Amino acid sequence: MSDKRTITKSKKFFANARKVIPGGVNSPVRAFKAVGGDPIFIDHAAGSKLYDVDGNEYIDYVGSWGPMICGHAHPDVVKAVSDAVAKGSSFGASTEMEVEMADMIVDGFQSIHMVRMVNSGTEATMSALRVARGYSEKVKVIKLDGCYHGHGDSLLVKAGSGVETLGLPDSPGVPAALANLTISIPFNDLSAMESVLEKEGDQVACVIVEPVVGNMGVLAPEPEYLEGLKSLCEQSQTVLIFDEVMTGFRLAYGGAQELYDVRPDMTTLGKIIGGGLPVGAYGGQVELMNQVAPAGPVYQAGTLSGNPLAMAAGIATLKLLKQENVYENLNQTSAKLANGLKEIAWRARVPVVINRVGSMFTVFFTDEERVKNYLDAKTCNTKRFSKFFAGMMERGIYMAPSQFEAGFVSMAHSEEDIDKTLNAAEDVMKTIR
Ligand code: KE4
Repeated sequence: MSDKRTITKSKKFFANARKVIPGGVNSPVRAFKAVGGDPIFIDHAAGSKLYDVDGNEYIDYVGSWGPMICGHAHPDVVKAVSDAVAKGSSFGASTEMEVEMADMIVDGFQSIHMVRMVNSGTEATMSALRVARGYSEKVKVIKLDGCYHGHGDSLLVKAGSGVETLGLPDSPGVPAALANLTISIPFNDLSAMESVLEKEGDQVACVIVEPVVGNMGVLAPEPEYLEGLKSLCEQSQTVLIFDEVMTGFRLAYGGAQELYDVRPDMTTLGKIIGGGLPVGAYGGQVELMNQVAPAGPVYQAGTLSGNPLAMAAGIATLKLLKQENVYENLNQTSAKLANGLKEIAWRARVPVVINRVGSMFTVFFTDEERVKNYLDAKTCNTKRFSKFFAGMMERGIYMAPSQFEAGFVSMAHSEEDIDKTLNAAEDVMKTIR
């Protein structure tokens, strides 16, 4: 049975936070609105574990929403950041580490010949859109229903992640005149893409897609879908942008584009390349990237872009990911978890679809056979998900606090962690059928 965990201090901190921070959090999904109850406040983390301010330990499957692929407080990352900060935290001038990071990204991604560092995934996607619009002199953009690319105005249209979690159709504050330049169509539907590009391709600057979606929960591209997007974009001279903020260096060292062997014109990155510090990046072919100031006319800038601490953490993280068998081991551990959860749900007669790609996974509580697009994901029983989430939390397992988010396995998750997670799930599934 689960020990009832007290979260007295978290509740107190949350009550205080709500007085001075909107919703008490600095990012909506952290407020647990989708699953109910008060969020926990974290005191520290190590490896696969989180420790809240009340001293409760959790096996962590959020991993800061992706960055912590090597586990929390990895000694190599801690040392790299400590050494860097002792030499100063920011200069507003270039450092050798920015070039080292750029070299590592160019080395890891065949389609990236030049890359610009920014400070978040949102900045990366915003900037990539601007480059595509500046380069093509076309104004419309196409995204896919339920994909989330950060909170840039042009992309807060039928978005996933926190927007979906809160059930917000889009967002007030985005001028209709701008939102109308964004076309959102179903993911995994090539004919929808073909007909829109046939009709409007001459006005469409770019298509931006999560090649493996993490922000509706995890959804894999249907066979040939990504290849199809690429050829449709080539035919209509539309820039294809893979938003790999979540999947970059996650699904393979070269991201989803390596896994599926489909190379976009531009790629956005974030999360893992900062090793847990604020970071983003966008890159691609030289012809496109040379549009960016000061090489070209498309303006983009940032006080802390390429910050030495984020570069140090990111470089240390990527070096760890270059080691032998990292992705094989991640896949093995994740497969054991996903297959175990599937069996347990089946035995408990709880209808679920479990989507897993590499070390990203989601347990969809739905009667559907498959979850391959936004409409499928929307069939989920979010009340049952909330019970699952709460039951797992009580047993020391911290899952993503929303049905429409991805879970993440790290290099630090042990066999013992997986066994403990599956034992907890065995208990919980019986209580929610
Ligand atoms: P950030 O601005 O949050 O660094 O990145 C935005 C972003 C862009 N593209 C993709 C594919 C992303 O997944 C994200 C951010 N992911 C969410 C989690 N689904 C961040 C968590 C949060 O918003 O607190």
